[in-house]
Amino acid sequence: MEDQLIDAVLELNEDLAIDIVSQRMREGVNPVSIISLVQEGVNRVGIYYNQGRYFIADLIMSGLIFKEVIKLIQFPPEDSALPQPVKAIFATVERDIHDIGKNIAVTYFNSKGIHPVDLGVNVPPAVILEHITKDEPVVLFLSGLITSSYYSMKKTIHLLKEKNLRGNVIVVICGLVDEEVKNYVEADYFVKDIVESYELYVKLSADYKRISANPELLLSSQKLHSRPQSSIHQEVREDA
Ligand code: B12
Repeated sequence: MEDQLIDAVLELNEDLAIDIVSQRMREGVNPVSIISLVQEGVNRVGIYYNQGRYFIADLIMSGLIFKEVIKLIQFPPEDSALPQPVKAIFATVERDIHDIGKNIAVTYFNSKGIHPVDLGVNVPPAVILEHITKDEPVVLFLSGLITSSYYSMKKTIHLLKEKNLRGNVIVVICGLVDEEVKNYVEADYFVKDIVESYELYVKLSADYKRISANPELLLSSQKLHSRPQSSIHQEVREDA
């Protein structure tokens, strides 16, 4: 993928990146595709950093550029908010301070009429658990971009189990994650971008709504599982 915007970010040319993004927004280019190009630019900065061609100051600069250009991005607002959205919690896990992707996700969800509880960065498992109760289903988005964040995700999920809350929470991991990380931390899903995150969230909310409107679905599915689980968790896993 080659593009002027990717190059501007890779060259850490903030003014040029801002000009290109402003121009494309004026032209009505899809904001998600603009974000993908900026993201590709910072990914390449990360690669240069790994190769020793760029230093930590350059990583910082790429993060700042991202933050500036994101201010120019507006997602078209949508009226079709979900009739019964399930509570969504976003957190960058303990040890990790990367929050650009998470913040974009907040903006994107807001534009769709969904307002997640955003717990910020470097969030310890115990703090996340303070926002979860037995009575309310939750879709918990845990974000992490560094390797040591995987252990924090695992710890968070372990604590959910220990406090007997795991059945009521769908855990979705985001950031630099894949199937292997998902299995290691014992999450339910992993996602790689905001649109995918939102679509998954909509599906989970719809599944929950379907079950709460028709509790027999839960009764019939409980017969199929030896391990008792909550409605939202169980139904989604059956669909997956
Ligand atoms: C910018 C940046 C920084 C900035 C972060 C600024 C900030 N406020 O976030 C600064 C300079 C602070 C930084 C610090 C460090 N960084 Co850094 N950083 C990056 C860089 C270049 C870009 C990350 C980024 O913002 N991408 C753009 C966003 C939009 O993409 P994204 O996060 O993937 O988000 C998308 C999806 O994943 C998803 N998503 C992400 N989060 C969420 C959350 C929710 C709720 C949802 C729904 C969706 C979602 O939606 C987004 C849009 O599609 C990456 C390189 C890379 N390849 O990612 C390295 C990178 C992540 N950093 C790295 C490292 C090593 C570090 C440091 C340890 C460096 C150091 N020696 O100090 C520290 C760690 C600090 C810490 N404890 O966390 C490594 C991690 C390697 C590893 N496997 O562990 C990387 C991969 C660079 C590299 N190639 O080596 N970093």
